[in-house]
Amino acid sequence: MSEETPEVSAETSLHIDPYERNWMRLTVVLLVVFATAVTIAGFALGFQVPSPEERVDPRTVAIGDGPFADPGLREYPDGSYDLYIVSQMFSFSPNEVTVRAGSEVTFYVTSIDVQHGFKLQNTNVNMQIVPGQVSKLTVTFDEPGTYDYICTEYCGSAHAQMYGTLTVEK
Ligand SMILES: [Cu+2]
Repeated sequence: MSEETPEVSAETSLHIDPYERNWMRLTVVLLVVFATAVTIAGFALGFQVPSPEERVDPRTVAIGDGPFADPGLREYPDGSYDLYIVSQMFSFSPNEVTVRAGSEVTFYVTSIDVQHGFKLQNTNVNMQIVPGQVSKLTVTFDEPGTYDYICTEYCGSAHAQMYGTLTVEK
């Protein structure tokens, strides 16, 4: 007795429901859209993920002879700046900074007590400031103006008074 085994054609075995196929296509399209958005944000718009630059001891980082013992601006011959900021309840040091328009400023921010936040209004600078860590971001300021920086992490009773001002002058 020979029964014919039903032939399984390639088409039958690879059959995908059209409905499912459309969802798969949509998934691929979304992945491409997201990858494109991340690429544009990172390269064309200059978005950066704030990076933990280094580990420090919050008890000693603002004393001794490290840059945070004398926080503030360091200006370089090419016109760029490093800006060291110490956060603590309930202030930033320094809380007034002035730079020239068109200059590139690299922020180094740390905390000597609890967790704070550092947001520079009207820019995409927004970092978590964690004791024991230095958060770093680089920004170029093309537009003259006044930018307030504020603490965005509730850090105690006078949290709302924790702010400073960055002035970009011509
Ligand atoms: Cu704070």
